[in-house]
Amino acid sequence: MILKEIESSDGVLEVVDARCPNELRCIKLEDKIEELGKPFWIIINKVDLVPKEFADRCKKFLKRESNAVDVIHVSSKKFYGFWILRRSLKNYFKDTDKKVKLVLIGYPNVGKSSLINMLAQYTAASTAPVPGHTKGKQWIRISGKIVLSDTPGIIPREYASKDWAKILFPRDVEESALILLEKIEKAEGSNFKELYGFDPKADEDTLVKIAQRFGYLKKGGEPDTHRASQKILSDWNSCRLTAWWL
Ligand SMILES: Nc1nc2c(ncn2[C@@H]2O[C@H](COP(=O)(O)OP(=O)(O)OP(=O)(O)O)[C@@H](O)[C@H]2O)c(=O)[nH]1
Ligand SMILES: [Mg+2]
Repeated sequence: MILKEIESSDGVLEVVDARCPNELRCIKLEDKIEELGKPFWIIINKVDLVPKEFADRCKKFLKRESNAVDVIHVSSKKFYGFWILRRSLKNYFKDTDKKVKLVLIGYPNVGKSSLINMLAQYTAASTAPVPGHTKGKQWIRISGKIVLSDTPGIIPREYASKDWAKILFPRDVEESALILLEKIEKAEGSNFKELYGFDPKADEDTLVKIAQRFGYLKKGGEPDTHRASQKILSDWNSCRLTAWWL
C-alpha cells in the first residue's frame, strides 16, 4: 500500500520525531525509495520539544548517515520550517518542467497530520484537486509546480523495530510503557521528573509510583499499573512528556 503511494510519486517526505529522530526513520523503506529511484527528504518534526544543540546534532548526523537530499527542521506546532522546506524542494526540482507530486510518510504519531495542516495553511488558497487521481484526494501546493498529497502514508508495524512496534502499535500497554521508560531512562535529557516527581526508571515500581501519585487505584486500593502505563504512553504521544536521544 505505502509502496504503491511511493511508486506513483516523484519524491518522498519522511517525517521523524525530533525526540528520537534516528530511531523513527525507516531505513528499510529509505532503501526501497532509493531502489525506486525517488529522491527523499527527512523532516525532523517537533523540534520545539528538544534543545537546539541536540536538534542541530541530529541534523548533521542524518545528513551524514542517510542518502536524503536534505534534512529539514520543522515544528508544526510553532509553524516553523515551511520556507526552508519549500526552498530545498524548489531547488532540487528547479530543472523539471512537469508537475512534481510528493507524498509524506512516517510512523504513527510523528506529526504527519499536523504537518500537513501546517503546510495547507500556508497554501490554503491554492489547494486543488489534480485530475486523474482518486476523487476527493487533495493536493497541497508547495510551489507553482510542486504539490503534496494531503493523505499521508503510515509506515506499517512490519517495518518497525521490535521495540517501536510495541510502543507505536501497543498490544500489552504495560510492556510498551516499560520499553518506552527504558529509552527515557537512557535518554540525554527529559522532563520526566518535572511531570511525575521522580527520576525515570524502567521497572514495575515506577508504574506503581505513578499510579499512586495520580490516584489510579483498583477496587481495594491496589495501584492500577495498567492505567499508569496508559498515562505514560499517552503523555508521550501527546508530547507532554519529552525526552531526547540519538
Ligand atoms: N510539540 C509539538 N507537538 C507536535 C508537533 N507536531 C505534532 N505534534 C503532536 O504530536 C501528536 C501527533 O500528531 P499527529 O499530527 O496526529 O501525528 P500523525 O503522524 O498524524 O499520527 P497518526 O495519524 O496517528 O499516524 C499530537 O499530539 C500533536 O499535537 C510539533 O511540531 N510540536
Ligand atoms: Mg494522522
